[in-house]
Amino acid sequence: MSQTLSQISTQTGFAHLTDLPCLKLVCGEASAVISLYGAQLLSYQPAPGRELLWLSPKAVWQQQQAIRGGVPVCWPWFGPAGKPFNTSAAKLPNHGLVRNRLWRQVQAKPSAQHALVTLSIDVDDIPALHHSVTLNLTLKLTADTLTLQLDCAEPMLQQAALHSYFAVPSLSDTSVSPLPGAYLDKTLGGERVQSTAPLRFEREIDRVYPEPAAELLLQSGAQQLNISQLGQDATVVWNPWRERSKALPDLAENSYQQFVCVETAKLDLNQPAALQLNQRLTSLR
Ligand code: TA6
Repeated sequence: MSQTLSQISTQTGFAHLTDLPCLKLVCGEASAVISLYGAQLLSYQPAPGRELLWLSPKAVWQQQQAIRGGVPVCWPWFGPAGKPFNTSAAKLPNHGLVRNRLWRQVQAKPSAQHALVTLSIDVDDIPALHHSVTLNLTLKLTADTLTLQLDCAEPMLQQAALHSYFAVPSLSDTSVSPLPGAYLDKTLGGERVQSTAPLRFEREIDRVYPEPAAELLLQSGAQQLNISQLGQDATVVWNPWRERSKALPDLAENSYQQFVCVETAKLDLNQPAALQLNQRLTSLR
């Protein structure tokens, strides 16, 4: 059996994001770049030049902004902070507290078969919680797949999402399947919609699909990506389309044509529980 060589190295800056502290993982032909700011995966190339993730050319990381693109980590709430996190109508950031903070590297292991990195963050300002909680993100790159695993051992009320922005060569020829027949439509204020019509990206899409499949196929033009999920109770699909994009200063006018978000999420807030959320990406073509 031939040996696959892996490497992990530090790098400063990625694309136009100057000074950003990052780690680069390489395994055989595959490579990935993750930022310590937000523990945000910024690039995944299963082969040189074949980028599967999308990063906004207008993304910024200075001034405490969350980076638009790659795989943002949403935690401990998803979307606007509602109950139990926000009981006093305070102004709390969308998608939680960890997208715009520096994480620390706790593990970096290159081996013959994979490159593995774990980043951690201690968060001591979760509203209504009076102690610090640790969140870990582990990234494992093999020659064929990339796996993101988000863990929090604390049994607490928590939501999380791996908010992946996937680059699509052709938005009008993009599909995600299989998706359940019922979803909550955030463009209709969270209304429950029952529909068997295939999802088309022809207007703003912001849908929460409860009871999602463990394996999804994202197809766009000739590109096919398998998305495997574990620990999720929802899959969120988002594309802002034209009008919504105008309200987002870190999106260029036509950028919405270049990505769809397919997000592995755990949204249930009924029971305090530890978190284990996993998204694995395998490029098929
Ligand atoms: O996951 C979809 C969503 O929650 C949308 O409602 C949209 O607002 C998007 O995420 C981006 O949020 P952000 O805070 O990154 O601008």
